[in-house]
Order: sequence, then structure tokens, then C-alpha cells
Amino acid sequence: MQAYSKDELKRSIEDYVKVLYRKGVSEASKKQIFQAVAYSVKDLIIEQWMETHRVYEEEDVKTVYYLSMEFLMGRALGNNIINLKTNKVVEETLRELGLKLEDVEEEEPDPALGNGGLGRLAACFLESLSTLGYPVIGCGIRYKYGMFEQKIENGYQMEVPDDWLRDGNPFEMKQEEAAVIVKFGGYVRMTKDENGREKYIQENYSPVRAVPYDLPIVGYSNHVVNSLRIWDAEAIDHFNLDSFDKGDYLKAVEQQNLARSICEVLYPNDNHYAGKELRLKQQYFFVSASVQRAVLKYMEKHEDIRQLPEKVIFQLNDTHPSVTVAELMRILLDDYDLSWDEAWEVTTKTCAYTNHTIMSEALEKWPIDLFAKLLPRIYQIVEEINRRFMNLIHEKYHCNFKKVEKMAIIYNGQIRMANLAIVGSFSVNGVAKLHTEILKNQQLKDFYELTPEKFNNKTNGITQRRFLLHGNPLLANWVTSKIGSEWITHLEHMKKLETYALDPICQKEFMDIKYQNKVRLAEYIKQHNKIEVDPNSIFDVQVKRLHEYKRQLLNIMHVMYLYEELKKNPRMDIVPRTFIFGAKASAGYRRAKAIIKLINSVGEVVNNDKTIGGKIKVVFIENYRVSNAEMIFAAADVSEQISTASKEASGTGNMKFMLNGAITLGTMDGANVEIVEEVGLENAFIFGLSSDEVIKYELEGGYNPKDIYNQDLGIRTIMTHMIDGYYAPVNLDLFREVHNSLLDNFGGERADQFFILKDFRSYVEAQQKVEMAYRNPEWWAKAAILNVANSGKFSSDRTIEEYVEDIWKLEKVTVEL
Ligand code: 26Q
Repeated sequence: MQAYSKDELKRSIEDYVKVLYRKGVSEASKKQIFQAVAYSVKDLIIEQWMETHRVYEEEDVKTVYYLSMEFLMGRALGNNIINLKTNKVVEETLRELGLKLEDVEEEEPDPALGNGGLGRLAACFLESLSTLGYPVIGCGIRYKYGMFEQKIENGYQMEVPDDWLRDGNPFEMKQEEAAVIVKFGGYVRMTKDENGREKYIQENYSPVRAVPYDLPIVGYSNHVVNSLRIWDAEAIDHFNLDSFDKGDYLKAVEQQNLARSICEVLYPNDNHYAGKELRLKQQYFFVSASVQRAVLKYMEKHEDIRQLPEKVIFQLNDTHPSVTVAELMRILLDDYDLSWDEAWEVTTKTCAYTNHTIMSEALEKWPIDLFAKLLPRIYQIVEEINRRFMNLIHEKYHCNFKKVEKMAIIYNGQIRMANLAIVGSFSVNGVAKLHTEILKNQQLKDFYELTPEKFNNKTNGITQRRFLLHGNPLLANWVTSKIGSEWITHLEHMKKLETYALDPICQKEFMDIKYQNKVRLAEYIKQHNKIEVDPNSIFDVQVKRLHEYKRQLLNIMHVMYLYEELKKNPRMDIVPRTFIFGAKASAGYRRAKAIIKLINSVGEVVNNDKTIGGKIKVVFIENYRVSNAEMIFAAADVSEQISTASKEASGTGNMKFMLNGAITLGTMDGANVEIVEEVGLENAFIFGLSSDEVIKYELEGGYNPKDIYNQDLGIRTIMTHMIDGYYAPVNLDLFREVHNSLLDNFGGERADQFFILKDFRSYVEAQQKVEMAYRNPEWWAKAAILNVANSGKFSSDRTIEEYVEDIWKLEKVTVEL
């Protein structure tokens, strides 16, 4: 079937409710209706999925395997029906059944198999690849528990497990026949084959069965459906063994525990490395399964494994899947008997690596003993890669020890995964212009000098299908009414909106839509936070993971500062503001959690102070995630992108805000630089140190925040209020660590390492400009529309076309039904 009529869909929903739950539609719960609708939609998808695969087989396409520990997909139903262009039929059918599509969508658990930017980027890329008609398989892990659900209790973050599979996932398909075995531990024995060639055999290992579940990735209106393949771990079925003595029994239980633990939970660290053994197990588990499958699939149709790079690309999403380099070498050497040089040639033509961070605490390093014990054969191969690479460096740089120190893959008892990824790949890319320049000139300078041809930039992007068409239907329809619907697949067409930016009627229409979206968010806030916010106030929004470098602390300190000004002068004439925060802190990140508590404590005081007449409000949105993000972007006036310059590789939230007509208040960091390039400096509020200035201070060992502290009464006052009980009457020590981190060097960490005090006055000034600008509605509407109009560059469709052109070299397919 190609599409449903309303009657057919109705019948299908009724059938599914009956078959699954033994109920009629009127008796079914909303959750059950969701399941029935989802299964009905899946039936449509299946046809296109099969046909896409048939075309791929027939045309023997080159495929990119996008290897990522994270895919932050968000809900599927709404986007699937939009991309199938069947949303109108579904909406009307449900209405006739007395249901609202929106409410049914709300019943879907939000699949959160990712932390933040990196995971969401992977999801946008898959959607764009399908929409553009390129073959991809996303390869990841089917975590039983995804990103934790955040509850705020008494201002503190609490973590609740995210049991997203509890009711089953209607869109997934288990692929038993594609299962493979992944081997952990044991030892490696060397023998010789009949030709006297050395053979390496891993023995006495613990096997785990990797079983894939495929999820459909539906392209927009083109019948292309790619797959996200997430691997689950199962124990080998020991009960089928003939000999079941005591030894086997213990082994069976051990292996069951190993299998159970691997896919149990997503590590909730964002931009922070933690060297946990289980994390390495996860990495090797999904990499080995994915690479084995890719090679098997290739060999079904081809004779010569040495031609693999003609049909297969492994794109490594950060260093998390870096073991790909060694795993592919292992398969080529041990299973296909290639020589080292042949195997290395294939590997380095097949692997490509994307770097997402310059934060040194995010660099992955594994202790040799842990690594070698878990992956004995892989370790041997990494050692040999390193040995040969070090020979090359010694030769080229005449034993320059500095070079060895910086470039070695194995150094100081550790394996450096970034170095492994760089040496094993033919492409190394950063995720925004500035970021790539910093990689080339600072962080990866030595590698850039050795192999400049590997380095390239791919500025990130986002999919407009989810973040405008689905998330902001009012604005999407308005845009279409002005310039037609080409923007849905060609975002550069947004440029045509520019001519409307100066038209007073269009300005009014645009601001009306923004207002309605703010009402929608205000209702959500009323319901979830029990706080009344005024949709006429400026919605000033910072939503992203909580991290010191992202400087939520700077934002809340500005709120504390404004509050102080208002207390001094309650009649002060300011435009009412609603400061909206949303952020999860990694469960073990103490200081980040203290900042969440500080935001909530400030909110508690400010929101309940009658003397300031509700002029400022602070809202902390609990459990920020993809599903509520869509609504938040739609309602934002100001987009806070205030990271310490040089620290945010790109950012993608900044692009989502821009697309929805919010104006950026930010530093010259990451993709902010390119946003300003597109929209013009006059249509953004830029402040703070430049990345060059930050890097210069860092090379000099930092700056002295006490000089600022001593001279600036405003700063001193708000900082004192962090520790004098003003916001924490019960416990004066709550925010002492945060306070002290801004003033004192501590344990190798520089005072105010993220330059909050240094940038504070500049930020306050920029905020005053925001306020002035908002008082001029024509200016604001014009600037906001110009932001939408100039967002074209930031479609992930553009990003993907660049990956295809420069790195992947894929052919487009067309799928006809
Ligand atoms: C590493 C080791 C052990 C456990 C966890 C991790 C880990 C997990 C996630 C390390 C880093 C991450 C995530 C990084 C991330 O999201 N980076 C962001 O990537 C975005 C997409 O390119 C950029 O826009 C952001 O600037 C960047 O911060």
C-alpha cells in the first residue's frame, strides 16, 4: 500500500487495537491508540523500506556506515507521517475518532539514546541522508535505558531511569538472521598455517551474541527508507550444549551477566571522558558487530575484499568508535589473510573521523592493561599500528622527541583514541569553521603538518523537517504561504523571506505567530512549573546540557545582577523578561548540579518577590529533551549561545533557534561565527573575548579574576549573595564551591577557567542592547525574520551534501513505488 484513505486508516487502527488489546477504539487507552496508529504507519513504511533495499541491491550501492555510540532520535511518529506526507489523513482520521494527533504523539516515549549535540547530529544526518536519497546504515547500541529522566526536587536534579522500551517499540524490527558473535577477553595464540604464515587465534574468550534491531529512517516525500541498526547483546544459548557440567554452568551465568550488562545503559556524560571498562565493552561490542556485518554483506556480492573502499565507508562519530580501525584490520588480517600493507591500505581508505570537541577532559584514553585484557588481539594490532607509525615519525622528524610525545598512539601507559582515529582515517573533519581552524593550528597541529590533505571542515546542520515543519507548524505554514514550500527540501530558499522582513503587515503576522508559540510554552510552564509567565515578556532561553564551559552560570549571574538593580530601584523601567533554562547535568558532575540548584534557588526568590512586580521570572524546565525542545525553540525571542570562545566546537541549538526566528545573544564561538556571517552582525548580539584572546590567556596561564572582583561592586555583591544565605538560607555552603571556583586556583584548575568574570560586563552590556532593541518592535520583527531568512546554510541537507562530495562519494538513488 502506498497511502491510506481515511477509511483504510480507520480500519487499520481498529484492527490493531483489536488484535493487540482485545478492545474497540472507544475503550482503548491513549497509549494503546498510539501503538495502533504507529503499527498502521509502519505498514506504509515497510513497502518503501523493502523497495529501497531492493534498489540498493540492484544498483550495488556504496553505503556509509555511520558509527555512533549515540542517536538522539526523538519521537518518530510525528516525523514519519510528515515525511510520508500522510499527516493530514492521520490528523483527520483521528479527529473523526474523537482524538487529537498531538495527544497521540505525546504518548510515544521520546527515544533518548544520546546525551546532546553529538547524538542529535547523528539523528539529523540520518534524516537528511534519507531525504537526499543516499544509502546509509546508522550503527549504534540498543540501550535498555537511555538518557535519564530528570526530576527537579526542591531545586535539585534527581535522575530517574528511562525505561523507554517498557511498552515495546512499534517501529523496530529484530533481525535474528543478521546476528554475529563478538569476542571478549581470553588470550591470543600464535600458530603457523600450511604456508608457514603466522596466524593469531583468540582462545578461551567470552562470546556475546550481537543481535540487531532496525528502525526505519523515512526520507521526505521520496520513498527512501534507510535503517538505524541498533545492536542488542544476548548470551550464547548454553542450554543447547551437550555437556552441561558444573564448569559450563558457571561460565554460562557469567556470560549471561556480561551480555546483560553491555547494553544496559547510556553513559550520561557529555563532553567528559570517564575510563570505565563497561564503556569500552560497549564500544567494541557495537563496532565489532557493525564491521563484521558490513564485511559479510560486502562479500555476498563481491570477490575481492581489497576493493572494500569502493562500496563501504565507516564514518566515526568522534573517537567513541575508534576501535573500528583495529577491528577492520583484524578481520582483514585474520579472516581474509591480507598482508599488513594490504590491510592497512583498505582500512585507511575506508575509515573517516569526525572530531566534536577540543575540551581536553573529553579526550579518550584507555589504560593499556584494561584494554589489552579485554581486547587482546585488538591490542596487538594497535601496538603494531603504533610501532609502524612511530618508525615513520622517527624517520621524518629525526627522532624529535616532542613529536613522538604528542603523536604517539600509545603513550604513558595509555592508548589515545583520537590519535588512533586520525592515523587510521583518510579524512579528519571538524564541525564548524572556527573549530576546524583550532584543530589545525592548535590541538592537532602536528597531525595537520604531517597530513594536511586529511583535514577538512563540515559545519554542522539541523533538519528543518523536525525543527520547523514539525516543531513550529504556525511559522512553517506562514513561510510556505509567503515563499512556497521548496524550503522543506532546499532551505536556501528561505532567503526569499528577506523581502518580507521590512513589510509591517508581515512583521505583525510573524510576531503574532511568535506570540502564539509563547502562549503554548507559557501553558506548558504553568502546567509543569506552576509559574505564571507573561507571553508579552521577552523569552530569553538557554537550553543545552549543563557544562561549565557553556556558562549557564554567567546567565544566572546576570539575572542576579538585574534583580539587585530592581531591588535598589523597584520602579526601574525594564522590559519584562522570562529567563528560561533547561539542562541536564551528568549524574556525577557535582559543580554542574550545584549550578542547577543555584538557578532554581534564584528563581524561587525572584519569582516570589512581590516588590519587583513580576518584571523578571526564572523558569527551569524539567527534563529538557528533543520533544519539548521543539516547542521551546518555537517560542524563543533570545537564543543564549554564551560559551567561552574556543570551547563549543559548533553548537546546533543555535541553528534551531535561528530557524525559528530567535535572535542570537552569543560569543564568537563555534558556528555562532557562521550564523553572524550569514545574518549580519547587526542582527545578533555579540559580546565577550574572542577565541584568540582566550587561547592567549590560556597559554599565559590564565588571568586574575580577583582584579575584576576587587574593582567591581556589582560583581562582588552578587557573588557575596552566593554564600551569605540570600538564595540559600538553610545552607550557606551550597554554592561555596561555585563561588570559590571563580576566584581561587584549586588543585591544578585555574580560577575562573571559563572567563565568566572577564566577560561579565560585556555580557551585561549586550543584554542591555537586547532590551533596547526589543523596545523597537519593528526592528525586532525585522531582525527575527532576517534570522529565519538567512538560516539556509544550517540545514543538515547542506552538511550531508558536503560529506558526500568531499568524503563519502556516494551516488543518489531514486525509489519509485
Ligand atoms: C566519552 C567517554 C566516556 C563516556 C562518555 C563520553 C562522551 C559522550 C558524549 C564524550 C562526549 C560526548 C558528546 C560530545 C558532544 O555532544 N559534542 C558536541 O557535538 C556537537 C555536534 O558536533 C557540537 O555541536 C557541540 O559543540 C559539541 O559539544
